[in-house]
Amino acid sequence: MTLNEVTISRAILEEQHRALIDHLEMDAAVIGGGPSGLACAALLGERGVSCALIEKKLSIGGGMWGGGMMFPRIVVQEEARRLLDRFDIAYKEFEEGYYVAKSVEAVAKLTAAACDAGVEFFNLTTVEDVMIRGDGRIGGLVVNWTPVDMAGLHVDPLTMACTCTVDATGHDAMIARMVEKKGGALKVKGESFMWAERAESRILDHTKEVFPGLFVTGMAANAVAGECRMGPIFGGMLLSGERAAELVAERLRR
Ligand code: 48H
Ligand code: FE2
Repeated sequence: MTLNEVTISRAILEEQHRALIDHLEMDAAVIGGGPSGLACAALLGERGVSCALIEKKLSIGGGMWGGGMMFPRIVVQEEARRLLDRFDIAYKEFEEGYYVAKSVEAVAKLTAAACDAGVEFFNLTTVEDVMIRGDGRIGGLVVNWTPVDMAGLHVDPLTMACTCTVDATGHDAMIARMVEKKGGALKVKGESFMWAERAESRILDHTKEVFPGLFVTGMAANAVAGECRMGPIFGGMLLSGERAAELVAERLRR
């Protein structure tokens, strides 16, 4: 076999263009590839929902890569242990009800589960706006390459239509804030101080449709609700991603 560089280029360009074109209209878009977004996307894919995960950075994983203060371990509590099992993430019981896993393995296994479930990943892609039509629902996303945004280049974006949008952008709740900023009937209260027990016990109540077509999960759910932060415990992120997937699937009747 003689390698042809042009064939390699064509393979990459044709396949990624096809993936993008295939997702210009989809059931669900998950914005943000941290733990909640990954869990949500994987579980949506498993339900047969056509779904893309859009991540502005080069790498998937969000705040889970860094564990706690760059010690790459995460803690997950009893309530979410079944999700570690479900995604085949190895863990050790540290004390009763506290499980410790390697953050790199957790990111890798969640990502692999989403890939296996047919989720398409668009990294290096920033959601910079949303589409809201006459029906008052979010019907799609306005996307651009992250380097365009970083360089401050004046390059207009493209759009992707989706029936349901999941804001999994973490502490900043970027999508909810865009809606708020442009006058949508949505208030982002902003996250409160650290209180792990409270933050983790409330997150499922905050994981919901906060604006027609827009669901919030993970840290974004707590930020919209003005809820506390929890530090490097990730059970709530996984459970919230699971809840968001259930709510979106319900909306799509899957
Ligand atoms: C595309 C975007 C955009 C955009 C942001 O921060 P994350 O890991 O989010 P969660 O909620 O899944 O997990 C939170 C967790 O990591 C954490 O920080 C915890 C538990 N903290 C507790 C504490 O007390 O500090 O991931 C969000 C992802 C990131 O990868 C961003 O790059 C991405 O969203 N993102 N992607 N378009 N506009 N904005
Ligand atoms: Fe954080």
